[in-house]
Amino acid sequence: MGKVILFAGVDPLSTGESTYPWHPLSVLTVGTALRAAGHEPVLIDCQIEPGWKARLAQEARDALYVGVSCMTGPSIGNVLDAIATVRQHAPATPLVWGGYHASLAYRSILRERLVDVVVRGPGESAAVALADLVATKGRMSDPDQLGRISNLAFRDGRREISGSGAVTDRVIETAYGSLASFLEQAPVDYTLLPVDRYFTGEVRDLSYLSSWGCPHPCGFCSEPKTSLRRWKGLPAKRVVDDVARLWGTYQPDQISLMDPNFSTNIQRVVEIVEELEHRGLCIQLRANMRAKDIVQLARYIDLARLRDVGFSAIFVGCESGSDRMLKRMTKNATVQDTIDGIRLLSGAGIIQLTSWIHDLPGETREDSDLTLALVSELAHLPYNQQKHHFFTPFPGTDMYEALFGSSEDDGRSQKDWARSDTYAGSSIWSGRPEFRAHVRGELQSLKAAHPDVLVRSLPRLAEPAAS
Ligand code: B12
Repeated sequence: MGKVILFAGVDPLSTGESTYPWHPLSVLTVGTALRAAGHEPVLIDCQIEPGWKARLAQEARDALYVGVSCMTGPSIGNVLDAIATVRQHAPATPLVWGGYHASLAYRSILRERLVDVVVRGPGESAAVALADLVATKGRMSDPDQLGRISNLAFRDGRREISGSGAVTDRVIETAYGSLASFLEQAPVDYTLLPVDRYFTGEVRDLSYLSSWGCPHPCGFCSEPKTSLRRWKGLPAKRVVDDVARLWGTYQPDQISLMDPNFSTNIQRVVEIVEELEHRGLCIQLRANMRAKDIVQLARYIDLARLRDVGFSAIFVGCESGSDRMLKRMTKNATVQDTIDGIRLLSGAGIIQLTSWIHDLPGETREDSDLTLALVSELAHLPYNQQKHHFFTPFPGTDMYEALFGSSEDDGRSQKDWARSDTYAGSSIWSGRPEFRAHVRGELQSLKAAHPDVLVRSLPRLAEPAAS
């Protein structure tokens, strides 16, 4: 048994992506499992701790290991700083990298020799097994011992010739358990974090997760490769127990459900609404749903009931107004689904936080015009809000592989991936500058006509050249 440091690197405040910090469910979930197993997790989140480097340097010295977490994008820079801090001040302490980015870019991370071990996908069991290993054996370097733990990738000390002919470190992957032991797990232990420090004068927002994974194959999304298109959800009663407890304990203004796709099981959504009604609760909830699911849900219940139990805003990934593009990105949905779903939410008085991707590979001006016409039309609906992104390829996704081939051996560095932002541009994919300039111009006009609809500043034009 011993201390494990978990560093949360995602910092949407520093990038301007958010005006308030978000609770890092990644390290909270892993920390919950470590504490339940008798270890002592210490969470350090750079969003709320300006002096995090000094604390990390201090705490890392007597830790079993330091675990770092981030997603692809600017927060990789924080994780690289955290790794450098540990290497400098606690060189004997093993380093473990988990989370979305590491799960997909683990080969390049290991070949850069940044950490000892990468945890791929759901990390609770692996985090505990690694802590047990160091606590009992005193190290994290024996390939035989590591090989018995699921969801890992590590170097075994041998070299091999890669697909491109270069000699590289051999990377071993252990069995992949894609489903978290989500249903058996105790509720997330929020006392691991100073929850109130995430609340601002603007909003007291609390993050919560009610399901894991997503069955859909969307080509731009990281989820199919991490969840392997499987899905598990907590039962409705447990979800209502959890949110009711969090609502009472922390008194947030809203609880944001961070599920990859909250509406995967429509029946569960109905049961959650019924359970909230049964208990006479109205809890301000935000969740994401697919437009097609919303249409289906409306066949079972009047969406006014969804609103009345507190669902005030639903995030909908609409992506494009062109069926050709939706098909190309294997979205498994049509533009008509989007229109129907958004109208139903609007009619029920629920905010529709819609998300759009522009300058997709293969997108023509005609496709783009369809999207721009659709967003202009939807902007007239009550409670419509929009977030606009420029397409950015993320590691391991089908669309990345269609553009660059397999990401396994592409030589990208973590510094490259740190410049992968759907708002600020990507050093890997700069897209078509003229195409983006046109879209941006149209969105500027839309923003002028509907200032409250575009909830975030427009995506910047990507200036970096493709590497
Ligand atoms: C919440 C969220 C955010 C929040 C983050 C808040 C925070 N403090 O973490 C905000 C809004 C800031 C955000 C921003 C972005 N996000 Co985001 N986000 C999500 C969301 C909705 C939920 C993530 C979550 O909390 N999941 C629940 C936790 C429990 O899961 P988890 O993090 O995977 O953790 C598990 C394992 O990974 C592992 N693990 C994680 N960390 C560690 C560490 C160790 C040591 C170990 C052992 C294990 C481990 O164990 C955990 C438990 O099983 C997902 C949506 C989705 N899934 O569809 C997208 C998602 C993660 N985001 C995504 C993207 C693309 C982004 C942006 C890059 C978008 C952009 N603008 O360009 C930015 C990057 C921000 C930055 N500064 O770098 C992609 C991920 C792509 C990728 N390859 O990383 C996702 C999957 C959306 C998608 N469908 O594509 N995001």
